[in-house]
Amino acid sequence: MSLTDKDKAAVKALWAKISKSVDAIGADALGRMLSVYPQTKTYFAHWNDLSPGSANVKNHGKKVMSGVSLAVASIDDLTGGLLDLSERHAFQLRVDPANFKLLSHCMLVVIANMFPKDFTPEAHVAMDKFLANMALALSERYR
Ligand code: HNI
Repeated sequence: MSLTDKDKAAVKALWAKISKSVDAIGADALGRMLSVYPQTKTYFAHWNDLSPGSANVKNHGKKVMSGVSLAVASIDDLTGGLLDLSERHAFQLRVDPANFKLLSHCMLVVIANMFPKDFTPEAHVAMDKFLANMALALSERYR
């Protein structure tokens, strides 16, 4: 399950191509999570508008993707790099860590959709492993 050097190189190469579009990726992935897995809406009950493309969804999509950027930058030490975010989700936000997998899945779908040429099987497997490891690192403080 841990990332090989080849996986890390593939993630960084894909990220170099898609990182200019993080705002769009974040908004689409978050909008999809809320539509496809409506149980995730409970965490955002304080927003005005939870529908795909709303200002709330766009703004929060940016925040989430800043966390993913941090994860890419911390790819050699995901647990350490994401410790503060893990702490925040565990103790203040109280997000069930099962939800990290749902959002990760939506991110993968969105990246595949937006960058079909770059989303080769090698990029797919590396990104899937990376997101799974990111979700695990975000769950660190829960244990
Ligand atoms: Ni998450 C706030 C990153 C998944 C619910 N989240 C943040 C912030 C970042 C972030 C960054 C802003 C920092 C802060 O408030 O201190 N979240 C990430 C990342 C993932 C993720 C990288 C990756 C999978 N968060 C999730 C999931 C849920 C979630 C799956 C719930 C289903 N996050 C929240 C909530 C907030 C939040 C709720 C606060 C939002 C607000 O409006 O205050």
